[in-house]
Amino acid sequence: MTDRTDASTSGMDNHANEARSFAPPAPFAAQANVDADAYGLGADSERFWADQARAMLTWKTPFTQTLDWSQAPVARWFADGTLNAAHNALDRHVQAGNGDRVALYFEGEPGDTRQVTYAELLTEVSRAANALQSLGVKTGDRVVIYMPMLVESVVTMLACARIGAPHSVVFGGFSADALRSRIEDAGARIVVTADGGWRRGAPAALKPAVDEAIAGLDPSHPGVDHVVVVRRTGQEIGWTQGRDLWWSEALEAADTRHDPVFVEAEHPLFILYTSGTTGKPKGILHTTGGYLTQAAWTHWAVFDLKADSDVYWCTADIGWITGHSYVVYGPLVNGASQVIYEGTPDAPHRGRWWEIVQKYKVSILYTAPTAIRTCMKWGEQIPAQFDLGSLRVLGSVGEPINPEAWMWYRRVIGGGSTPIVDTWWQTETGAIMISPLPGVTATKPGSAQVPLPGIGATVVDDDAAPVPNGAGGYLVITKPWPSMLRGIWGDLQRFKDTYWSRFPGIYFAGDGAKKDQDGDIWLLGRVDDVMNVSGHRLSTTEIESSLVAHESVAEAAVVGAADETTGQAVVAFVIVRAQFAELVTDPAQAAALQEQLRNHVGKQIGPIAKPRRILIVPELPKTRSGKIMRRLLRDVAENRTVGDATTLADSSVMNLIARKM
Ligand code: 6R9
Repeated sequence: MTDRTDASTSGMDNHANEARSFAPPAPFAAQANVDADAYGLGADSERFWADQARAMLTWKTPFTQTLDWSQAPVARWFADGTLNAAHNALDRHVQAGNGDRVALYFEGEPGDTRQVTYAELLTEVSRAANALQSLGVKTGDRVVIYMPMLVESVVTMLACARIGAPHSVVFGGFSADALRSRIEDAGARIVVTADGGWRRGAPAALKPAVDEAIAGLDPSHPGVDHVVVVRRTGQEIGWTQGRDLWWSEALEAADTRHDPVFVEAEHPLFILYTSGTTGKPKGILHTTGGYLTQAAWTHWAVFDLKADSDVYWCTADIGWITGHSYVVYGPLVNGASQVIYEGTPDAPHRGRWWEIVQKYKVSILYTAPTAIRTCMKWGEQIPAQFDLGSLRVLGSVGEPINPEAWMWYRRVIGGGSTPIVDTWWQTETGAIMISPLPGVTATKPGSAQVPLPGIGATVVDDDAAPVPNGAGGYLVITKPWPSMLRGIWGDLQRFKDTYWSRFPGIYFAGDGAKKDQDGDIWLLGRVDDVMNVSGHRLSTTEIESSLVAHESVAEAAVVGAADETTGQAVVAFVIVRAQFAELVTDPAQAAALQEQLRNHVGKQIGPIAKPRRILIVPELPKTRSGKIMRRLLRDVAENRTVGDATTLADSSVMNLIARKM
């Protein structure tokens, strides 16, 4: 960022003009778990987190030390305490008399269902832990999990945690290659998988990718001793005698009781790989005590969880950090009842999610902006067919949510009154960092707003000085936090270089952000998505928001394409709403709409932000976690051969887009 005054005068005007704000309904505020006092308590962050660690978790050995920052940037939280994550998620609820409470309402894509109580989950996790140990898994060994969204997936994660064997979940949509490199990097010798899972009405195989990954392992890897396979789809799969075994047989043979292995607070709980922009994926390492403290507290505070009455549903897959912190650890440590769903939102029909909300009376829903925009595209008549009256808190995560989608979420899904929490965090942060508190904050459409109590986050300029209200810069975290990553697996130097070298001593998140006149934080996308046009800084998010605010646009992605004169030029890719699709098949009509959209952006943000080109496309390239791959769009916009598209959810999308050029 070269000229930070620019940020407040050009590219960010659209957000700056966003003046709507919604105070929590009084009855909601009156019953909320957390009130405004929490911010005062959070000012002494170490004491605050020590209090939460004691309140939210059961310790085998109580800790006496809170934070040891002497080996910064590797933090140690609650280091002399011992605990077990699965014990906190299961045993203590059963011991407290809540064994009959439903932990998981599983909804399979084909419509099969299963309810699992805390007592039943404890039994199954105990069996699985015994089974893994009988296969040779010891405390400290890494276990790779490559599964769809099944009860067994949650069970496997907790079984690993129970024996102190860090898990590394690899998203089921990743290729054999991606799986192989993660097995290698983690040094895992056991893989838990399924024959496949159901996706859009058809079985999607998983086991063949495991076979291929193992066959391709580097000779320096000691080899995978066992593959445990859940039978889900019943499809034909290859079988390696002696190595492969069925989950059901392994568990049947195992004892239903298992003594958890109590570990030190800093014992590794899991490694989760993030798809880095270049080179080898980063294995983000999380440990036990601090991670669980922040996952549990944020889940309770941000979603206002009432464990004995809420039905919670987070739509994330366990392959992502959101699935770790807000499907497995946060909710189960808090004793919540939650829905897990195997399939896609449009199988067998586009109302499936809303049907699930109605069926289970879901009261807290946590999902991603891309899903909300997809539902907008399908039309509000679909959710209107279902009773969504049970919903009382809505959450958003994964990317900036444009005000248009936020308003739609509130009005169509939230009945016009439900608080929305836009939660900013990362795989690296482990848990939510910046978010409104639903009973406290007057929410603004499109802004994550405030660091949570006990969290130090701000926006700084190139010299690490906090920017004044109204200005933009880089998002940083200024104080260590309990669920922070403890490193990149096997690469301490890369950890230091990536996050701690840009601004020595403070954590650089890689996101651009601005503070509005009230000091609230607006996330503006990754720093590498910030464009610079003729010396004016423009945010991709800003222009996308503006485009999506136009009646004809369902989704938009904006990139900065290299330009000889202006440095970068704005190129927009848009998907039009269904009722405009017919219109744009006529070239003259399409040209007229493109011109209209350019002017619309010019009017909303300023002439500098007018896209030089607008391409009307049928789809956008997205990763499997729903993030738009702007890198590929830049290739198209700059007339280059399209680069590596292997992490796309649907690899055919780029052909569709290239044909539009
Ligand atoms: C939890 C998760 C992290 C990146 C992060 C940022 C973007 C996530 C956001 C958001 C704006 C939000 N991001 N939440 N941007 N507003 N509420 O998504 O982790 O997959 O590691 O991605 O996602 O750019 O840096 P992860």
